[in-house]
Amino acid sequence: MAVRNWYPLPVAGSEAGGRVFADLMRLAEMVEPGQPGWTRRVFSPEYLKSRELVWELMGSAGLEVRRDPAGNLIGTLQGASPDQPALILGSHTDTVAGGGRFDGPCGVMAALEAVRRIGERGGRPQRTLLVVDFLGEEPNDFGISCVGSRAAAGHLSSGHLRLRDGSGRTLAEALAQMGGDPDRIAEARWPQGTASAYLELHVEQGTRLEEAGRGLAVVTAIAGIHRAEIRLEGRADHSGTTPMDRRSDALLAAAEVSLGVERLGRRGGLGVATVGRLELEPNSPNVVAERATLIAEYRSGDPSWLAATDALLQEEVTQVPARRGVRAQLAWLSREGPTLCSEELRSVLLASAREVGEEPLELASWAGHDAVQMAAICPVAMLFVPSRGGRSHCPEEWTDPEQVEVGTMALTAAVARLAL
Ligand code: HGY
Ligand code: MN
Ligand code: MN
Repeated sequence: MAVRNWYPLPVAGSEAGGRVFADLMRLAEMVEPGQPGWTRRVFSPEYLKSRELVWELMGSAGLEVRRDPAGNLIGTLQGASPDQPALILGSHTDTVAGGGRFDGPCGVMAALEAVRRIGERGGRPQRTLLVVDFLGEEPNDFGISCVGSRAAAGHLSSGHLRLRDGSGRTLAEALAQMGGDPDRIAEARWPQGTASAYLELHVEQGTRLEEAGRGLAVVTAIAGIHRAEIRLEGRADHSGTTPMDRRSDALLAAAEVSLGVERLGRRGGLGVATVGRLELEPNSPNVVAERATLIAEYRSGDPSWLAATDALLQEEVTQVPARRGVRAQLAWLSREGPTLCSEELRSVLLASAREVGEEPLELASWAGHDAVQMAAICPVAMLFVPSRGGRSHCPEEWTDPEQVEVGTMALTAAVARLAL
């Protein structure tokens, strides 16, 4: 594979080197008022507004921009051989509540910059290049993550579109409010063979690069994630007049289930388990909790660990409520198995990292990504850049401009290898 070291290696701070970071910081300003950190949740007005900026940045980079029925923003740089399957780059720009500025946007802006540099070098790449800002990668109030990439993979079902949030709004309605068209969701699916590969640059969201003093990692595999909603129905009672032995307290049952989930994560083997969301009704200080709804999630690179955890969680959700006179219901929200990154693409990313002077680590990802969904339609691979202190999903999330630039150069080198 002839590789011409044709592109200038801009250093961070130079016009080209500084563009990515400048774009990142511009996007970071578009946050939900009154929310901690750099919050820009999918379906929020600020997220909708931020898509205008992403659209503008894609357009000013010379891409033809469109929004697909799933609300994904897709920038296209036509190749000289349009009949060849396209190379897709992307990530997401929505955040978790209280999130940071880099989880997702770093990948979208680096992808945009890589294609911009390819375009600026003159001539056309052989392959058509697509830069995608996938809608709604983070879990949302409808209980599912990766909405846009799920649609691209043909995995966003009519059942998903009927899911409702706390206000009763359906996912279909929310998508329409984001400029999507749920009635045409099938058109968002990328037919097999239209994509040659999907590359995603992402912040590591862990400490392994920082501890190793490295600037880049090539991802080997992405952990599988199982998520379940558990509803616990007790009985609302007066907190003063109801004797302790006559209560059906949904909150205490939820507390026991949550500690049980922690035990599942700590039982050894290759996994982690979390309860990060708990809603109570009536949520009053002087009422024994009638209803508790929690979302449990667990992750592993080992499918058998995930399957075993499914069974243990179901046991937990049966035993605890029985002890507490509380009724329980478990509903699976999503169950994705581990995703292997393409060996061939990993070697392209390894060579590209070395081309820009980095000796990369090879790491598994415990975070989920749009690449998981894209793996259904083409080979995928990911590059990680460091996260300061390993922090992510919090305002402290940070990656240095120079580190973003090194990742962008490596991504550009990989695009050059795969598309020129
Ligand atoms: O949950 C995750 O791993 C990703 O940030 N959505
Ligand atoms: Mn995230
Ligand atoms: Mn992410």
